[in-house]
Amino acid sequence: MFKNAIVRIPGSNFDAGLTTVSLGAPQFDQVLQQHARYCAALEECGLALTTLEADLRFPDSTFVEDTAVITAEGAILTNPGAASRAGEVEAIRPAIHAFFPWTLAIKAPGTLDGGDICEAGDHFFIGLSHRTNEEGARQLAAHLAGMGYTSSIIDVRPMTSILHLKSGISYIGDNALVVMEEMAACEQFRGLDLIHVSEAESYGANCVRVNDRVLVAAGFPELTGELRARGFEPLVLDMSEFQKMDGGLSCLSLRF
Ligand code: CIR
Repeated sequence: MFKNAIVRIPGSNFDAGLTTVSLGAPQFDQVLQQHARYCAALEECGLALTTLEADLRFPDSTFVEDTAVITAEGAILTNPGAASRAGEVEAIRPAIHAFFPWTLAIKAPGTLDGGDICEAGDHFFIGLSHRTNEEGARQLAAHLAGMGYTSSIIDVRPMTSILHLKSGISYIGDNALVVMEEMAACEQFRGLDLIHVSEAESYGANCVRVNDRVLVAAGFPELTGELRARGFEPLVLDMSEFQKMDGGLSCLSLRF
């Protein structure tokens, strides 16, 4: 069960952040509305929110997930792979230290974005991406091993349609992994109960189990229906403006 989440309000320069997609510019009033609805959804799931102010130094800083990996055993601060985002860790450090006085860290030359890390019970999948390098993955695996977790590496660099590992997969508990079609054949997912996401609904693969609910992006009826059919309770949220900046549901919070 999660009790807390850290979120950061998007800044008015949100549209100056990094993106690889061509879906147009985000509309700031809608960005704020969608973010407010997301925060309310986390509260509906029973979480107490720490809401950080917008930080105009870092246009991508609302995507707080990339700054830390938080497990039941402790927090690991990351070293984000995009130069424009590196300072986000110092900015969020006090908020994380309020809950975790002692933190581990990924250090240069290692780089790692939290979006590349998928917890699946006592095992973690670590994505190698254009943000997370081998050295970052190695350091994280060592920290996780020290906490009693196993991990394995999945190279997502050849997959041009996703930014991070978790853009393509989400572990939603009960041994179930939501997985985009392009990754469904991955050996490492053997033994998991795979919930396939069709290519047309690919963006929906980034969903988030929060206590009794699963947050799912709006517009993906196949996936939402499948989750319902399996007894999960989807909480559907409009994410259009975050999708324009390569962001998904998991990126907008640190949950613990
Ligand atoms: C970036 O490119 O870093 C941001 N525009 C999006 C980050 C999304 N984060 C995530 O998937 N964990």
